[in-house]
Amino acid sequence: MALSIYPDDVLIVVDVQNDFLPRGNLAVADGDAIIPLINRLAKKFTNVVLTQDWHPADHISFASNHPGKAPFETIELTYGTQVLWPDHCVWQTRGAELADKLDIPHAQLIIRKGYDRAVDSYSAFEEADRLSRTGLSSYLRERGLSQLYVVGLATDYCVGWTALDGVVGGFDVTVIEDATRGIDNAGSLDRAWADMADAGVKRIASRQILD
Ligand code: VGL
Ligand code: ZN
Repeated sequence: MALSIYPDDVLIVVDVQNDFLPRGNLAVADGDAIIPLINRLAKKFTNVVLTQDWHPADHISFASNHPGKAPFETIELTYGTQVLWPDHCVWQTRGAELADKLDIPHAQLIIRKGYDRAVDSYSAFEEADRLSRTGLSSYLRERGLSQLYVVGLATDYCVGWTALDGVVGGFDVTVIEDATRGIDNAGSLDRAWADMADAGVKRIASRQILD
């Protein structure tokens, strides 16, 4: 029996942007493979929200802004440990644009995040300092949307953190596993799934919705 999608359900499509696709600056393996699936899933939802990683060129998460540091090393910042990334999703560049093949004309909101040079933001709800809010939870509440389905890139960073913060915010959260792909550095993918399971994030396959 297919899982039904209701009018108060919302699909959150995380960071399906050129830089996270093959040949992008922070390519996620097979990141493009999920796009046709996300397009099909989106047709089942009345409500779709997109997120967009959106950094200034001098962003604190870029290894290039820390002399002597290489991508995937970490540094300690006031808000905690920060993984350093290759420059990616620099605002107004081609890499930051949503993937051309994403076909969701009825998407209602694009939440940009990571625009403060001093704070990274994996979660669509709040930045890594755990202080600055994006406004997404107020938006969802005002629209009466309580059941969140999360897909996109990357499973172990922006998808995972968004799902976890969704639960903290009192939402019912499901990740559609085969409509995500992970970066998986230093065990981050297994850790993300374990954290999500502990928090009560549900994990399903797309066929449960599409069959
Ligand atoms: C992401 C690393 C840095 C993501 C964004 O979308 O998962 N990962 N910025
Ligand atoms: Zn980023």
